[in-house]
Amino acid sequence: MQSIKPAETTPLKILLVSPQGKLDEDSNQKPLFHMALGVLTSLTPPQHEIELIDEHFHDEIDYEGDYDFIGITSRTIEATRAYEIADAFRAKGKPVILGGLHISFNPEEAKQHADCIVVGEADNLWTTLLDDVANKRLKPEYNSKDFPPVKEIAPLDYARIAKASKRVKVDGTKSIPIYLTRGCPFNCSFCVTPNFTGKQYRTQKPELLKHQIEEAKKYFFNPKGKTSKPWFMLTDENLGINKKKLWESLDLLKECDITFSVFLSINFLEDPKTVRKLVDAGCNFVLAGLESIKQSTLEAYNKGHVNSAEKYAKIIDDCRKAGLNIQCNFLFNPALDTFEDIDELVQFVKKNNIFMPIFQIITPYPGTQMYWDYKKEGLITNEDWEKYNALHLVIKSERYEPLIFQYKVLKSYVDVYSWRYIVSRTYHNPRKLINLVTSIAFRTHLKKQIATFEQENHMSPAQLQGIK
Ligand code: B12
Ligand code: SF4
Repeated sequence: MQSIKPAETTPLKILLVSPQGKLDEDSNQKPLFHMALGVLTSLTPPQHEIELIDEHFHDEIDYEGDYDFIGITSRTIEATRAYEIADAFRAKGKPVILGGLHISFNPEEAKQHADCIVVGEADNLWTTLLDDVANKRLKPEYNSKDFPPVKEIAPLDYARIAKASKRVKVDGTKSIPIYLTRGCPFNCSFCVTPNFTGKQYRTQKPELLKHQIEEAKKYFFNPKGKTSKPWFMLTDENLGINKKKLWESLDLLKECDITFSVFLSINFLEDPKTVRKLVDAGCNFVLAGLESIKQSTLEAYNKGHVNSAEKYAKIIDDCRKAGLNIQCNFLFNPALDTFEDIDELVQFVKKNNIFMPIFQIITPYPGTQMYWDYKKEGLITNEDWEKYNALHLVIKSERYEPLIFQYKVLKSYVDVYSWRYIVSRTYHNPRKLINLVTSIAFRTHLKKQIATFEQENHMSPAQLQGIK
């Protein structure tokens, strides 16, 4: 863990920005702050002043601010906007530092918009970088490979984050981010994790958990709001990897009187004791990547050893009976999924009353094995990063026209949020209010998406033939 150095360098005024891609729609699942910026804020020596701007909450950027430097994080969907902000600050002579997943895998592209780029995890290089800024010797690039590896993840300093952030206290309808682990040892071909944080599965000291939750409640939770308990989003990539640690963490969370959501592989939920512990600790839902109901497709994604499609229905039903909702993520790939397969999946989602289903068109994000394979074979048709929101087809397809495929997925997505299935889902699942409220939010959002799609693409009846 990086220890915070005492005040020894000139105090800096730092702006840290979380940009919002133009096609990154507002969602009620967004956490109160971006984890990367929360981590950097927590690791910053106390003499420096930090301001956090989050465009997902429509915070305004002050391009005239007297900042010593501007740090911008970026995932692929936000890269274009990150560059736009960077260019605007640089035009005013302000130094910009770019970091995050997209930057780490596209360093040459990013360098054109920055005075300095950070490649990889910044935990163990951040204070060196700050010293270098203060001493006017900032380098054009800092790479985590040149620093000690991050072996343990540092706790978040919620007091410091609250001071830097523009967010006010919220009730349990908005999520406060927290994490206990980083990484996941699996190797799914569409996921960035194996090539970024995944190789080493890092944890936090369990005794730090309760203190962070108390602090987070103190600075971010308003108990007089609509809910009596705060909602924490555990942003761990896959919390279930170490069952002993998972159970230990769940026992601690149980004492904290909170609700929380978490990302877990579905196979970990085969174990009734894990499910019981999740429910008892206050888990309101688990997000699991089911990806496909065809085992051959899971094999093609190198996820066949993690997920067993034939077990999905039983696991979901057992969890439901135990009082746990599972939010399921599904991927659609024109090379692997025909329209008939998509229809079959829609039936599966309806029949099993899946909680808050998420449909995504397969997207080869830079940093994934899939990106490198597709790139080598010349299969990527679009590198407009704005379109990497998982609702656009950015790869070549022998089988379907890109627009037709996108439309089919969108139509199917809207279909699983039709009123009939919202009612059925709400009736059958535990925590009825969350089922109803989230379903209505998804429905409204998707209806808007499809209306825009139809308007922008003027689809002819011939093109629409065969799309239900
Ligand atoms: C939690 C999570 C979410 C949450 C919260 C997201 C949020 N805004 O915080 C939710 C559920 C909302 C979400 C949504 C989405 N997500 Co998500 N998510 C994650 C997950 C599991 C963990 C992210 C996290 O908290 N990491 C911990 C922080 C500390 O790590 P970090 O961001 O990498 O930061 C470190 C370094 O990168 C660096 N750094 C980062 N920024 C900066 C900036 C500066 C200046 C510096 C110096 C350093 C630096 O320092 C940090 C500390 O070491 C990751 C998996 C992963 N491997 O990252 C996927 C992941 C980031 N998500 C992904 C995707 C695709 C999405 C969606 C587009 C999905 C969709 N279609 O809706 C949306 C996009 C929403 C958005 N704008 O973020 C992809 C991104 C791929 C890519 N190349 O961009 C990932 C990698 C998963 C995957 N499929 O591989 N996500
Ligand atoms: S199990 Fe999840 S987090 Fe782990 S590599 Fe696969 S998709 Fe990524």
